[in-house]
Amino acid sequence: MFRSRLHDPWPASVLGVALAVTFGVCFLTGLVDWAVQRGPTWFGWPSRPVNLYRITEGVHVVTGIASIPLLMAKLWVVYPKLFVWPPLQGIAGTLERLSLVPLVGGSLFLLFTGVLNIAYWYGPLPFFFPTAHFWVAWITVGALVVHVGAKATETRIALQRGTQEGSNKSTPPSPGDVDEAIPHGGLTRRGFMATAAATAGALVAVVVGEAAVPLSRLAVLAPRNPLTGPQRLPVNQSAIEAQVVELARDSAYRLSVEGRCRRRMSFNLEQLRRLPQRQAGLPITCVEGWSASASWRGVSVPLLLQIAGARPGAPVRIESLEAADRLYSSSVLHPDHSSDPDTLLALELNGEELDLDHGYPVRLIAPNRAGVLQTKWVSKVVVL
Ligand SMILES: Nc1nc2c(c(=O)[nH]1)N[C@H]1C(S)=C(S)[C@@H](COP(=O)(O)O)O[C@H]1N2
Ligand SMILES: [Mo]
Repeated sequence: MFRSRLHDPWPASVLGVALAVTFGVCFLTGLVDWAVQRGPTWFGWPSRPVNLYRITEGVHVVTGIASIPLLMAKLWVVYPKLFVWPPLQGIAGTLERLSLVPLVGGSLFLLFTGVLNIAYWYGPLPFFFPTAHFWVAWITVGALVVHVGAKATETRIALQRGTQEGSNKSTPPSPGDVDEAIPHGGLTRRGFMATAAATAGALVAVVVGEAAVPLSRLAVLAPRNPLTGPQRLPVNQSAIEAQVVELARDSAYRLSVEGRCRRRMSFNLEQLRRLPQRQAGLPITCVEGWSASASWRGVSVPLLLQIAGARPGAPVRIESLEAADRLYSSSVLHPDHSSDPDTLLALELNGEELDLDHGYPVRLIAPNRAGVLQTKWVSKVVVL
C-alpha cells in the first residue's frame, strides 16, 4: 500500500529540518512581536534601527506562509506511519506519539489563524486572536522540542544516507527501491520535494509584496497593497469605522498635554502648525502583514515635552478621539521612543495635510514601532 519512496525517511527528514527552521524563526519573531505590543516593562524595544520591527514582522509572516506547504508535504510523507502495527511501542514511543497531537494540532491552528489574521477575517474566530495565537505557539513549540529530540538520530542517519545515495548512483537498487522506477503517481522523491519548495516560494512571493514595494505587483492575494490608499499609503481602520469623523473635523479640536509636566497645555491646529516642524521617513508596519514607508512632518514629541516642562524621556500615553474602550484608541511611548526626535505628532503625510483616514488632524508616528501603536486622531498627550 505504501511502497512509494515518497514516504521514506529521507523526504520526511529534509522536510522536518526545513519546518524546524521555519517554525523556530517564526516563533522567535512572533515573541518579539508579542513583547513589542504587550511585553513586560523590562523588555526595552529600541527606536532604532527604524525598520527593525518591519523586518522581524515581515520574517514572521513569510516563515509562517512558507510553513504551510512544507507542513502539508510533511504530513503526506509521514501519514502511513499512523498505520504501523502495533500503534504504541514502549513508553518513549507512546510519549512521542502523544506529542504529535499538540504538535500537529497546534501547527495547523497557528498557520490557519495566522492566515485569517493577514486576510482580516476575524468573523469565524470565537477568541481574541493574539492571545490564542501566543499561547498555542508555546504549546506547539514545546511539542516540537520533544519531537526534534525524539527524531534527531533517525533524521541524521536518513540525511546522511540521502546524500550518499545522491553521490553514488552505481549502487544497485535494493528491492524496496521502487522510486525512480515506479514513480508514485508520476512523481519522484526529487520532484515531490521540488514541488513543495516551489509552492512555498510562490506563496511567499505573492505575500511579501505587501511589505516590499519592488514586489508589490506580485501581491495578488494581499488585502492591502503598499502603494494604494489615500496619499499612497494603505489605511487600516478608517475614520468612519473608528467613529471619529465629526470630532476630527470639529473646529473646537484641541491637542492637550497634561499629567506630570510643569505646564498643562492646549493647542489648536493653527498653533500646532506654528511650532517648529520636523520631517522623518518612517514606515507603518501593520501586524496584519503589510508595511509601507512614507514621509511624515509634524511636531517632535521630545520638543513638545520640553515645551510643557516634562522630564526628558518620560513615558507618555497618547490618547485618541476614539472611544477609550476601543482596542487601538491609545498607546504608550516608552522612554526610548518618547525621547527620539523622530517620534512625531504628524500633521502631514507625503507632503500633504493628513488624510482623515490617516489620522487627521494629528497622528502619532514613531520609528521602529508596531502599526497598532501608531495612534491616529490624537487629542491628548499624558505624561506618566
Ligand atoms: N486611533 C486609532 N489609531 C490607529 C488604529 C485604530 O484603529 N485607531 N489602527 C492602527 C493600526 S492597526 C495601524 S496598522 C495603523 C495604520 O495607519 P494608517 O491607516 O494611516 O495606514 O494605524 C494605527 N492607529
Ligand atoms: Mo495594524
